[in-house]
Parts: sequence; structure tokens; C-alpha cells
Amino acid sequence: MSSADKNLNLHKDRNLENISGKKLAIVVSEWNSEVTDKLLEGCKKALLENGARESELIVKYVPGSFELTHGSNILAAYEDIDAVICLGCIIQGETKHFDFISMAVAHGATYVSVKHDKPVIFGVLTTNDQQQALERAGGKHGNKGYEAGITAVKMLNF
Ligand code: DLZ
Repeated sequence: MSSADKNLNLHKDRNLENISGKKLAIVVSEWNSEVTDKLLEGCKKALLENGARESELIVKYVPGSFELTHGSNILAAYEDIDAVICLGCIIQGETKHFDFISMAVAHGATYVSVKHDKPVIFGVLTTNDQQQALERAGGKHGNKGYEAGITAVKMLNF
């Protein structure tokens, strides 16, 4: 997800059907909000460019990335929600907290997706420091929130 030359933005060659009429929910972690706000901006841009209507986008906040699983599970349970996008930023600290949260959210998103049989997109940065995160939230490595939005569009086309 994180190298400069491997960027989903570059893979828009497929003819994607526009997602107008689809209802999407975005769950955003408040932890490292200087990064996750930018991921949200990028994500909304991708969805709006592909036919989503702003009024049909549901944006909900959870305290930290660990809570993305529960937040996405609640939203995915609504029959009229077609896809859920999780946005978060987990930055390596001095303890093992990083590993536990990262693994928990990755497994959580997979579980929620399979449980509700709908796309649950993992738009969570897992970086060594804040600099790396900012570079991937509208910086030199693009915006991974935008990529998460494109991933949702592609999965709604699946
Ligand atoms: C506690 C914690 C730490 C240390 N670091 C992060 C982080 O880098 N990114 C993030 O999204 N959340 C972090 N959290 C908060 C946890 O995700 C969670 O909110 C708390 O452990 C409470 O369940």
C-alpha cells in the first residue's frame, strides 16, 4: 500500500461503472487526526469523482483505529449501506501496541466484510513515524484515502 511506484491511483484504466445510487459509509479514526482528516478528504474525492453523491455519504468517527472494527460492523449491518470504508493511521511507538492494533483492525475489517457480505475497505496507514504517514495522506506518496475510495468503487463494480 505504501511505495511510490505501487499506487492504486495509477490503475484506473478499467472502465468502472459509476456508483451513483450506492450508499457508502466511511468510518474515520480520530487518533492522528491531522492524517486521517486528509485521508477522508482524499476518499471523498475519489467517491464523488465516480458518481457518489455527497448527501449519500455517511461519515462516522471512532476514537482510535482499534474501534474501526466495531464502527464498521454497526454500519455494515444496515441493509441499505453498500460498502464501508475504514480510515485510520497507526504510528509505531516504543511498545507493541502498534502490532496489536494493526493486526486487530486488519482482521476485523476482513471479518466484518465476510460477515455482512459487502466490501469493507482497509484504508489504514501503518507507518514508522508521522512523516511517513503525512507523505501518504496527500504528500509525495499520494493519498491512500483516495486509493481506499477507488478500491470501494472497484469492489462495488465486482
Ligand atoms: C492507544 C493508541 C496508540 C498508542 N496509538 C494509536 C495509533 O497510532 N493510531 C490509532 O488509530 N490509535 C492508537 N491508539 C488508540 C487505539 O486505537 C484505541 O482507540 C485504544 O486502545 C482504545 O481501545
